[in-house]
Amino acid sequence: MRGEAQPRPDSPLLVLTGAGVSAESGVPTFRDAAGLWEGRRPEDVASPAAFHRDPLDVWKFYWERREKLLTLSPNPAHRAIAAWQEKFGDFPVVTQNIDGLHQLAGSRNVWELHGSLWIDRCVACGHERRVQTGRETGIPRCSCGAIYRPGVVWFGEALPETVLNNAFEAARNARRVLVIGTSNLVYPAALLPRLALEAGSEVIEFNPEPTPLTPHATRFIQGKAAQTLPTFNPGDGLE
Ligand code: BV8
Ligand code: ZN
Repeated sequence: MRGEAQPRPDSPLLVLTGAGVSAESGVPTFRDAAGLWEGRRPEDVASPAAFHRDPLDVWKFYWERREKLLTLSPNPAHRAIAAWQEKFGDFPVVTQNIDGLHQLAGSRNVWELHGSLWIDRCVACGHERRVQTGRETGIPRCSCGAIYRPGVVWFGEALPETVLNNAFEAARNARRVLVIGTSNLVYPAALLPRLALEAGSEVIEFNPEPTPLTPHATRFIQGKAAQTLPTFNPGDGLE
């Protein structure tokens, strides 16, 4: 679940994505719902305390998201990124998203900073299993007897170390970083574009509206990713 991919921290190109790249697939973003997810406050459901307090309530929240995602597909933004990898080699796609839509669109080398909606992880032995289902009848149990939790990173939890370190390395080494569909509010993911700028990389931001990164970005391409990515050539001038 850690998005273990062959780390290419030397790639000249790096793509960083957030919930906005999945918006046109119908996946609600963290922000658009005015900080509510499916009507819930994130800290009420996406936190270790919430899971400890009421694991079934948290599971119901994730089952709802799985159910919904099973009816959704990648959009032209995901497909454009997958097409870029075909053309320019498998540069890393570092995503804050847990929906798996990059992989469904054909992207390889996807590093999931915040884990995956499609992975359960045992709270005791750490065993991970990949699921493709939606709602379940009850809290899933590991063969060791303990319960599974969603294989995602909650607020207040550390991001997977290997993936995060590879992402930092890739941000420092890339010559061009495309930052797509993120509000740049969630840390430490939001550090990546800053690291790239400090290392002298070119940072191009794709978003319908400005974010805290925009004033610092090399270029800001305003618009919805499903419209702006298909006509963009990420390799332009990178030879
Ligand atoms: C950690 C998985 C420490 C779960 C998620 C105060 C200041 C700074 C930081 C903090 C702080 N208080 C707390 C923190 C730390 C906290 C944090 O950053 N909080 C924020 C909210 C202030 N971070 C953490 O807790 C992280 N852990 O710090 O641990 C630690 C270290 C060592 C040891 C122990 C502990 C963990 C963060 C991960 C949380 N998990 N997801 C789940 O999904 O259920 S984060 C969640 O938020 C999603 O991953 C989502 O991706 C992310 C939101 O960010 P975005 O992806 O940017 O989405 P958002 O909706 O915000 O923005 C969408 C953007 O798309 C917008 O800009 C919009 O304009 C644009 N858009 C819309 N439509 C389109 C579009 N763009 C293009 N095309 C479109 N069509
Ligand atoms: Zn177990």
